[in-house]
Amino acid sequence: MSGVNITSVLQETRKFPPAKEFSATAHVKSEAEYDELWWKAKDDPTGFWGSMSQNLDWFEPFDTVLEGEMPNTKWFVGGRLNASYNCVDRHLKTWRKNKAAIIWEGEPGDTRVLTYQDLHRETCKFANVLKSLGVQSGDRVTIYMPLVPEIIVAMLACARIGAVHSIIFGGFSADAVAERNNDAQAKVVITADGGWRRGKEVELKHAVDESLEKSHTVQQVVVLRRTGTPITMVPGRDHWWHDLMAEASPECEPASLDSEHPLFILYTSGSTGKPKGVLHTTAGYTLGTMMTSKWVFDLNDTDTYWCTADVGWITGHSYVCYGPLANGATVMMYEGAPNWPHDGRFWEIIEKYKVTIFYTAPTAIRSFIRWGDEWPNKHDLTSLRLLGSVGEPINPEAWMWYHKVIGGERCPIVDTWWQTETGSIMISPLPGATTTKPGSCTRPLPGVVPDIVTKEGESLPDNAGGLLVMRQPWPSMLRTLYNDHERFLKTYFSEIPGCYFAGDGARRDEDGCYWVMGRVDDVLNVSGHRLSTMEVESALVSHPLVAEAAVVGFPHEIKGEGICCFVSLTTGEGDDALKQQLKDHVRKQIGALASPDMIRFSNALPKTRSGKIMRRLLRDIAAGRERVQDTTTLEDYGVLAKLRASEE
Ligand code: 7RM
Repeated sequence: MSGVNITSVLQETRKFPPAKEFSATAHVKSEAEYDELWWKAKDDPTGFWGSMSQNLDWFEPFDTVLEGEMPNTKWFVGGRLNASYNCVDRHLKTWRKNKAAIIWEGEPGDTRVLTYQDLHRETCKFANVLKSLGVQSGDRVTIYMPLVPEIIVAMLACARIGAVHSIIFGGFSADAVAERNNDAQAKVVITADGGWRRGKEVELKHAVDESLEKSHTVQQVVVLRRTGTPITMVPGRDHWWHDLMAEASPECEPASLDSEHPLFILYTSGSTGKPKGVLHTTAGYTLGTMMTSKWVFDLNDTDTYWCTADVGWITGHSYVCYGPLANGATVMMYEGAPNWPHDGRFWEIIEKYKVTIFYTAPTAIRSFIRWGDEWPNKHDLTSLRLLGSVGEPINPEAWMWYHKVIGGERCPIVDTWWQTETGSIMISPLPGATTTKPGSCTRPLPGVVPDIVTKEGESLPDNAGGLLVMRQPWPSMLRTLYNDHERFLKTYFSEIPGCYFAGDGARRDEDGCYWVMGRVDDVLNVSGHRLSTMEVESALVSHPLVAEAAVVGFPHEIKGEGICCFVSLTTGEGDDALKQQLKDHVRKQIGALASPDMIRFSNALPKTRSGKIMRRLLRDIAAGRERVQDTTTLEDYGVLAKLRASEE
């Protein structure tokens, strides 16, 4: 099939060059500096990454920068190092010893600060705890915890002894925990009695108990006391975190690990039911997250950096934990919901801690817009100097709101495109160098060589929509899918020969900027034109009454596929007149081709726990199918009934 070209209809021409004052002190100060770095990496990747690798502390130097070709690559072959050493120990030899590594606030308002020295002591102690439980290098350890500092301690302790952590987001069910424990053959689970979310307790230990009825490899459970809720402790199996820590020595030599030693597995949902265990390794991942944190977030020692992602997602792994800590940054962490106890909680936190860098997701930004400007306007947000976005394409309307209302028209926005599989940010502005455009993740980072191609792998010209691929390997790419190398090869490398295929559709404009149009599985085919659902959604949310929109195709006798739009409104119920108005609005914004056939109002849309809209499910509903596909990652079951009731 060569008809993969996707017609792009999004017309966005606004440009925002970096401010002189920002560029003056940035790590990368100009477009020319960026170009130089990028071309250096492109022309001599091993020379480039070899020199970048000197930003890590090595126990043994490597012999070869890169061995093999995609998909089977090894980086920094023969080198030995430790990720926890690189995130913590090395800062103790500097003035950063007593610098805050983590500033944490719980949802109920309790607070804690851990300096690098504190983090070192806790990590060493917990590494000894793991050893005392029989955990050895290479063993898998499941972490199922709330967003508390101990989740970072647990990760770094695993890394310290060479154990492979597998974090399961605290919102997942007991069944999801069991399935992942079984796949990873986890030996130990680290959890808490519970965590706080929107004023309610998330009962983690109960879920672990239930999961262990279905997974039999787990021998020991460590339980952090967080909420104090009554739980059952199974003698011989379950241990309190504080009891074990009280006995543990604060000294633990970091294991000297091979560059390619597995660092962690992170399960991510695939198109079939079974989750994929994305595996990352020590040197390449640590280097990738470290360098991209520095380039993209322009981290400095005076920054208070806040990435709002849960550590259970890749964004939390890379940009709450490994990347910023490897840079010796101060990381803000907040346990709870953005709208608890009020819709201004995030802005309150920014003001209170004078946060300078704020990194969040478009789905959150659209919620903030819906909650109203009065919330951010109540707080002094002038400490902010840089904003980031991740997780989905950000629609230009949301971008402009973020720029104006949160950034005070002062802060650059870095729209960062990357994936669980890529480990670190791949395409993004560098805030001191890149001219940004609302809705575009702009240019590839140094060492990243993307292209837009047809199904046959032929490069497409500027502005033609096609498949987003990577033509060269990069250090932080996944090495395999745990226990399923075949699936790894098939999913990412069989589609386009010689390339990594990301699964996204995109176009590159005449300035070399990339515009990601979403997953190719979500593309519409209307009268032979392939259209991006995201672009129709973007047009819909530019209407003042639309809070959020999800667009899918449905079988249509004449057009092949018709356009069905699920729309949630900022206020009111929605009627036929508004339906017509929205159809006209889209037609006016992007043309008759993209004119919706069906508008369905619903006050909620089906989303995964990380906020991505589940279009697969909406396709079933739009087509009137009774039975829908896999719903295990759906956040709120109630929305299904509501969506069915929304019929035209
Ligand atoms: C970091 C993360 C990956 C998928 C990816 C895209 C989408 C993420 C952006 C984006 C447009 C962005 N990892 N995506 N960031 N699309 N612009 N800045 O989200 O593995 O959970 O998801 O998310 O479709 O393939 S992920």
